[in-house]
Amino acid sequence: MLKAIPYPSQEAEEKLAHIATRKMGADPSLEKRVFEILETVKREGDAAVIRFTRQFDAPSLGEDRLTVREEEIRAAYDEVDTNFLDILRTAIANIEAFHRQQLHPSHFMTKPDGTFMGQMVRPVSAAGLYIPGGKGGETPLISSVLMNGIPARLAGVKDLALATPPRKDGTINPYLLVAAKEVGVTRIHKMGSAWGIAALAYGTASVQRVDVVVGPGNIYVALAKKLVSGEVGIDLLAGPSEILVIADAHARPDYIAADLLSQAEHDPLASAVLISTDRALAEKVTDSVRDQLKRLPRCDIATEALERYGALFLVKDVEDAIRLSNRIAPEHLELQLRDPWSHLGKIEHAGAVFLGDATPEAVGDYFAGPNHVLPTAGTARFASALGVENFLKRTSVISYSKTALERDGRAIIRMAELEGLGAHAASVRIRLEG
Ligand code: HSO
Ligand code: ZN
Repeated sequence: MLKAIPYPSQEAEEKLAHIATRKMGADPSLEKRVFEILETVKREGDAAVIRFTRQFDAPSLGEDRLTVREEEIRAAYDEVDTNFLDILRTAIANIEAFHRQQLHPSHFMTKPDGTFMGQMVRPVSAAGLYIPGGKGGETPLISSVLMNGIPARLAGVKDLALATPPRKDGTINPYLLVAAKEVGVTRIHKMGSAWGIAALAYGTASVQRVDVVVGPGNIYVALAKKLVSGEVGIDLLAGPSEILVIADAHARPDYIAADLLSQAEHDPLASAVLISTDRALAEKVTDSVRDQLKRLPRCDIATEALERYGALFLVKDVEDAIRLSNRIAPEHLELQLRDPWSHLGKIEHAGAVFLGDATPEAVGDYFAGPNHVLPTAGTARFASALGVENFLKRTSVISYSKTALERDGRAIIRMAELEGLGAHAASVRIRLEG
């Protein structure tokens, strides 16, 4: 399953190319189908959303039940245990504390000539979080409610909508409802897939449109987000999860195996890569993967992911390992090394880095504080984790004094004339002459 490949080598290049080109399987006909769903919702609004929801999720959802009612949230609080509430609130506090650091204030500058320039930072008015139901609504990604909702709320977004597909009986998982409420979500809509995204982006009679749509989802959700982007802002187009572990002889093979599997279980298209400086360690990891796999509830998914996009590269030293990792630009990078800190500065492209053997990637998924929405498929070369800035925009502010305009006016006129824009030039000249 995880066959050791030396790096650098031709074989390694082929494996890298294979991993790099993995796709969610989007074909043009699927994109066309999603486009049609979006158009239908745009045209028919609520009626279309209800029709799709009844067809695919909850056959008897009432016409007036697209939005969760207060009593459903109250009932959810009665259903969840207090231990869950404690855990949830601690996770929220951690994630909040981290994201608070991302709040950058507006800034202004003045010059002695009386000019004033600045940047006002303002939140978007409304944001929509999409949360997948998971196995018919039974295992929703509750942590994603926190990771997508908290930065929005900290940014100051007033209207925070959440869309998620209802279960077959028209209800929503109570843990998800409580998480949404605790995060400060202001409305929850029972609508999934592409029609859920369309309703958020375009608005319907009962779903107020939003300005930014974020959140994970399957290929339909991803395509819908891609198609509505431009009309609304979106976060990253997240691909299947990835983990890359760099390890030396000091690392614990069973820990590494467990961490590789933790990402492999997300998706049959997930990728799990080990780069090892030590052959004996690599062999132990392979054995341990095989062993632990048997005990996993999502064994089938993880096996498929490892078979298709698992890889094990053997390198001569940590320097080569990091060179390779920087080429891959992984979503999650674990440094399972004797002295991980001494190598951190050499990491150039990665969504998130995890140091030391007490840091399984899962601590970042749920609890530590940094965001778990991260760039995938090599996009860490230019993209970053979801954060407060995804919900903010900057407005420039400019004020000139008469003296400053007299000083700069001729230069501005010259530039405008070079562009053949006489009205621009005249708008300055009229002031210099007047
Ligand atoms: N590892 C995923 C996020 C997640 N994991 C949610 C568990 N729940 C992002 O790549
Ligand atoms: Zn995860």
